[in-house]
Amino acid sequence: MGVLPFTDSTALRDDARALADRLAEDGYLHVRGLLPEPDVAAVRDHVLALAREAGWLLPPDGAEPPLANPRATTWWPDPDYVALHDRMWRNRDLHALMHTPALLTLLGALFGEPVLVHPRKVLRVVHPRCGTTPPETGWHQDYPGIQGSKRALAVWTPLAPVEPGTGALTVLPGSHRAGLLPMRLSNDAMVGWEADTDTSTVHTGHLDPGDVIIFTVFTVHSGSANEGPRLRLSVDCRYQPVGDPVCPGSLEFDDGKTWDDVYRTWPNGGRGDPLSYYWRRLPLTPADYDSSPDAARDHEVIAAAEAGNPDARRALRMIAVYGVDHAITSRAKALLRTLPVESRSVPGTGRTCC
Ligand SMILES: O=C(O)CCC(=O)C(=O)O
Repeated sequence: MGVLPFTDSTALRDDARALADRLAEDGYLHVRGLLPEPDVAAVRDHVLALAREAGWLLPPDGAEPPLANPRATTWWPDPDYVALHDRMWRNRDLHALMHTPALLTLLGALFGEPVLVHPRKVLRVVHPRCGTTPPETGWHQDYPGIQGSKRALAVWTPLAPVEPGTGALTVLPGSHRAGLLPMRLSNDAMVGWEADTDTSTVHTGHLDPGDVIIFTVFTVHSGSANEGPRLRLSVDCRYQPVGDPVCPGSLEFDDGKTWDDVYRTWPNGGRGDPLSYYWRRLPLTPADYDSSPDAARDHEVIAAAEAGNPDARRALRMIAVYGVDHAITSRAKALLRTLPVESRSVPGTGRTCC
């Protein structure tokens, strides 16, 4: 695998035409220092304060950012992880960060149209990798999970410095030009599926707080393993031209949570806040989410598992935990008890996990 540094587009920051050309060519842009460091620090401090309260960090010893407590490693769907992550995520500063004027100006120039910021920002708090942690995202495109606008862009930004060995984002340059790619079963991907494509040349590198990676919804990308001693902290968010179709799942929750619950924790309960319910004041074009590819993949997992294919294990586990179709979920649970266990190597550690 050829690992090359990100192509730095910082110097093109004010040249919309050059940025658009680079994005069309590479499928991503790396712009340094676009988000104000103090704003990033406010979010990081909030996340780390809650992490400390939960015992996820070692006692302070001067290390900055602080070291993770290896005995506290946890992840979805552990209810304690889910509850703490939710408290971290609700933070108003986190949401405001992804509305930074300089970022919206750049995206508006790329779209040539007013920008819709998807309200469902994503906070990633990843403990250092160990034998029990799940794999990283694996190679994927965002479009199948988001749908709606084909022109949407993702912005990924670290809350603390990050390297390829500590969880930096990794992209496949130019991969967006192939359009929507087929998927293959993979125990090395968090959801059990990966884009079926050539991964021989990847771009990644050191990223500092304030730096952003902007990429299209067809650009193949992956989180990389956090083999460092700290929590890997990042935020990502999707943006699109306001006139393009958008699926409700990019705007509203599907897990019982409400935006009122979120705003209750904001100053003045979010009343009069330009960041609360801002999308409901926009003339949006709703799009239906097509769930038939998800259902087809679930059936493919079951068929692969019934045929004894160990590559189906991770995807089977995801159906068992998160599946919505009771019959498929029960079948997945039964198959998990019989499928041969495939061990997965943990890169760089010489250890294996299942
Ligand atoms: O941060 C990561 O590990 C993966 C990010 C990602 O997949 C995304 O932003 O779409």
